[in-house]
Amino acid sequence: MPDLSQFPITGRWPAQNSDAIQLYSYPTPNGVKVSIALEELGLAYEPHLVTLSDADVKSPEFLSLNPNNKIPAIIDPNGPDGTPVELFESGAILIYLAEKTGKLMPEGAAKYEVLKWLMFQMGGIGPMFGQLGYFHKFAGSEIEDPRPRQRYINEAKRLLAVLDKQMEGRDWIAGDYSIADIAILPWLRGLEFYGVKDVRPAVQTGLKIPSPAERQANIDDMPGRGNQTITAPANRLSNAGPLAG
Ligand SMILES: N[C@@H](CCC(=O)N[C@@H](CS)C(=O)NCC(=O)O)C(=O)O
Repeated sequence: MPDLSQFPITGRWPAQNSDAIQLYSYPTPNGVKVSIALEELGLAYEPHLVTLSDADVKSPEFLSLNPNNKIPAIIDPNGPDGTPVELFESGAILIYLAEKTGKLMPEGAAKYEVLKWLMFQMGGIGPMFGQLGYFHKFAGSEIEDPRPRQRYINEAKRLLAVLDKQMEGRDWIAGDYSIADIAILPWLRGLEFYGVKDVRPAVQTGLKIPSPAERQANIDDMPGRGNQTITAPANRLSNAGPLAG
């Protein structure tokens, strides 16, 4: 059994099974990317709930793992060189897990298609939707200047249009089901929270069909298996609410 006591974070969030990947996370879009990938890959992992409060993410123990004070982060006790590996940034974690298992990311030229769309999420959808959420939902009424909110609405709409175009005639964003889909999905599902108030009725209804039991059966048949890989096509969500313009 690897000894994880060298990692200060284990003092605050102790490892029960030090042979399993230690996941420090919270169920936000960035957080669930990693838990979805771990579930899809069937890797043994131990989740630790790290809230977004300063008491957690800015604690010395958490900062020792991620100096950028953000979830998600992991420790893999069984890293590539036989020693533990620490990782933060959800995109880096997804690439690491895909390379560790040889799954959810192809080899050769197709790998770079996946990486392109993964980076599109990491550099575009994530930060822009995050800012939209801040200006539209959290700080909206306190900031009188309409320009920041409008800027992020425009940018979110533009990004969704890019996604729509890429998804034309495809089931997955880049070739087969991959870490790029896993990275994008939680942000599309989170659109309502991140500013889309008036989702089109057909979308509201469609997101609930099939019923959970039937949906689970469908998902089990999907490439890559999975229990949380529900698709939310961008081309339906992009016409919704304040993003519709
Ligand atoms: N680029 C980072 C972003 C992570 C991120 O923004 N995490 C947020 C929650 S979704 C967080 O931990 N916020 C706490 C804080 O900023 O204090 C990633 O993809 O891992």
